[in-house]
Amino acid sequence: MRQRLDEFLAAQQDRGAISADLAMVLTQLACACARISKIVAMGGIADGLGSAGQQNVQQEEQKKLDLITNEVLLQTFADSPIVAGVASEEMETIEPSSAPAKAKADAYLLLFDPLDGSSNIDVNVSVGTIFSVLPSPAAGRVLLEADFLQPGVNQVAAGYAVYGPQSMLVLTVRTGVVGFTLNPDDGVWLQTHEAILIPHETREFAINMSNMRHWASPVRRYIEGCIAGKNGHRDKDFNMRWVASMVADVHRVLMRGGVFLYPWDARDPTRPGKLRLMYEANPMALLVEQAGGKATNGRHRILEIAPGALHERVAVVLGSTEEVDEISAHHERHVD
Ligand code: AHM
Ligand code: MG
Repeated sequence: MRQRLDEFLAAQQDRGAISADLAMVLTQLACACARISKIVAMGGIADGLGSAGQQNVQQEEQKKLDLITNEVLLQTFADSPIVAGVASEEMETIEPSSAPAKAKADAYLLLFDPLDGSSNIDVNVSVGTIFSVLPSPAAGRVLLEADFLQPGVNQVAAGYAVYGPQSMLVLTVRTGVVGFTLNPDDGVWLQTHEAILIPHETREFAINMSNMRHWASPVRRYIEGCIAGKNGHRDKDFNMRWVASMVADVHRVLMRGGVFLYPWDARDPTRPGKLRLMYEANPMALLVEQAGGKATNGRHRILEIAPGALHERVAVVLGSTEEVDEISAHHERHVD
C-alpha cells in the first residue's frame, strides 16, 4: 500500500521533524494543489484558457488561470490562524490572514507562484504551483511585508506541484525530497518517490538558447563548451531540454539530473535575472540542495541571498553538482 501525503506528514510529525501546525499548512496546500490540478485539466471546457486582459505588478500579462489559481490559494489561507499571511507572484503586496493577531503566535508565512509557466497553458504543456514556507516573526503584532524578506535558508518547507501527464507534488521538510502522485479518481496524493537524489554528474543542460547573444561571457563560454561536446575541452556530448516552465524543467533535473540556468542577460541589464527569488528560486534551491544538488546565482548560494524586495529577481543556476561547480568556475575566471 502506498503512503498517503497525510500519513507521510504524520510520520514526520512523530519524528519531531515538523510541527502539527506545519503538517496542517502542508495538508491545506496539497488540497489546494489538487483543486488547481482539476481546474487546469478542465482547460478550455471551463473557459479557463487565454489572457485575463491585464498585467501583474511586474508588467507581465496575466492569464485567466493565473488569477483563478491565485484565488484558490488565497481562499485556502484567508482566515488561517496558523498562516499569518501570504505573498504571491500575482499580487503587489502581502495579504495578511484575517484571523486575530494573538492567534498567530508561531505562525507561518507562505509565498507562492500560483501557476508557474503559464505562458504554456494555452498549448497544453506542463505548468505548476511553487511554494515556500517561512516562519513568521510577527507574533502578536501587525504583519509587515518586511517580515517576508528572509533568506531562503530560513524555509521550513518548500515544494511544487507539477500539472503534467501526471500531477505530482514534490516536497521537502528539510529531511530530503519526496514525491507524491495525485490519484485523479479520489484527489488523494500517494507517495511514489522516496529520497529523490540528483546525480552528481550530468550530460544535460536547460537554458533558453535564444538569449545567447545577450549572456555574459561566463555563461556563454560554459554553454559553448557543452555544445562543443567531445570536440571541446569537456570531452563529453551534451543533450539540451527547455520546456519553459520552471517547474517542469526543475522536475526533470530532480528526476534524472541535469543543470538548469536562467542567467542575467543584457536585454534589461538592471535586472539580475528573470526568475523571482522569494517564490521561484528559493523553494527550488531548497529542494535541489535537499536532493544533493547545488543552487547558485553563478557566484553565490541562492539560499543565503538576503532579499531586498518581495518580487526581487535573481539569476539561477541549479542542478547536478559537477555542472554547477563548472559554471561557478567560469564566473571566477571571466569577470566581463
Ligand atoms: P512565469 O512565472 O510568469 O510563468 O515566468 C517564469 C517562467 C519560468 O517557468 C520559465 O523558466 C521561464 O519563465 C521561461 O522563460 P522564457 O520565456 O525565456 O523561456
Ligand atoms: Mg513563475
